[in-house]
Amino acid sequence: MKLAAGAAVFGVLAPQGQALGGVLDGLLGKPARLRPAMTPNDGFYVTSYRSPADVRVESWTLLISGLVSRPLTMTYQDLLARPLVKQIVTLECVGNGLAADSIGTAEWGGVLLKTLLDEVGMKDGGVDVVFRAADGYSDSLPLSRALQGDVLVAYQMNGVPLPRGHGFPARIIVPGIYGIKHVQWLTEIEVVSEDYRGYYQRQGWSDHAEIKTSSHIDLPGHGESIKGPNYVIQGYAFAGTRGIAQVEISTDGGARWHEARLRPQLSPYAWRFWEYPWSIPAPGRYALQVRAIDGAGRLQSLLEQEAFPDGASGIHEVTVEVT
Ligand SMILES: Nc1nc2c(c(=O)[nH]1)N[C@H]1C(S)=C(S)[C@@H](COP(=O)(O)O)O[C@H]1N2
Ligand SMILES: [Mo]
Repeated sequence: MKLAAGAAVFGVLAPQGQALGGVLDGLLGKPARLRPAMTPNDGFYVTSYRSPADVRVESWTLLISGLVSRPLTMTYQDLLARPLVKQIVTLECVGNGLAADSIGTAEWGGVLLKTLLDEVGMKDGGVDVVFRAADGYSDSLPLSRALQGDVLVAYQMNGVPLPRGHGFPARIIVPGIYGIKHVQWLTEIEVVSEDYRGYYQRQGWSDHAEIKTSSHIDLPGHGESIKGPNYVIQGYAFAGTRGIAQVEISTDGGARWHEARLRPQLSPYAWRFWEYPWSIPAPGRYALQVRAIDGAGRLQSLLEQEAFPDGASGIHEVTVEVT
């Protein structure tokens, strides 16, 4: 394991996987806590392959070019003049592993990418829409995905202008797709005729980057000692745009599974919280596990897989001591 300079501030995707934030939390230990359903801006995970771009809004422009009928250069004011759309979307880094610390949920506000693409008009032959950024980063979406009415060119995060560390002045937010494609510090949108490979794809990371179904126990924490005979196990599950249909808990290391109670769904694009009131039969050591079933009725992958190249999978387990 290598820790790059600045790792305490900015997580990066190591070529073979894990975001450094997770590594550090593992080293330092972290008290168990229930995360808030809406992540505050100053508690939101930060990932960037370099340091965040420092963009001056007075000189910033957004260029829409390539296979479009009427190329457009927009100022910040031009962007703010378009209809504002707000969506609650969970953002998850492709490097988010079982530690589950590179994930957060915000209400993002901005202009639908579809609105802008309709405005400039598509020429024939478009395959991908490429997003380029002030820090030299780029990624893309298939044109058909970009034209669905759920991709935002966002300029607000939880009601305030995007913080510098989260893409100021504008970024892409695309529900159901890992964070790599949520290009921050956006400067250019280009419609191209090829299947474009972005910064992380050139290093072997997934191009479709569709979010896998996962679930996580926030409470109790791993290795914690708790008091019986009653305890409410809590956590979240997330399946991108597929939604969560069911969450199941095992308190005997996976032999039997019990249905957890789902909290109301925040948005079709967000994580879902759950709780399981556990009646503990006797003091002792227990292995607690969680698994989720998505809105299409599919059980999450039980196969333990690291984040590289297309997102981690496997069952989250915590061991507790009940007194
Ligand atoms: N311009 C730019 N955009 C970027 C990145 C980057 O390094 N540069 N990192 C991506 C990755 S890997 C993730 S997980 C998200 C993280 O967004 P956040 O820092 O707001 O949580 O931004 C994405 N967009
Ligand atoms: Mo990421």
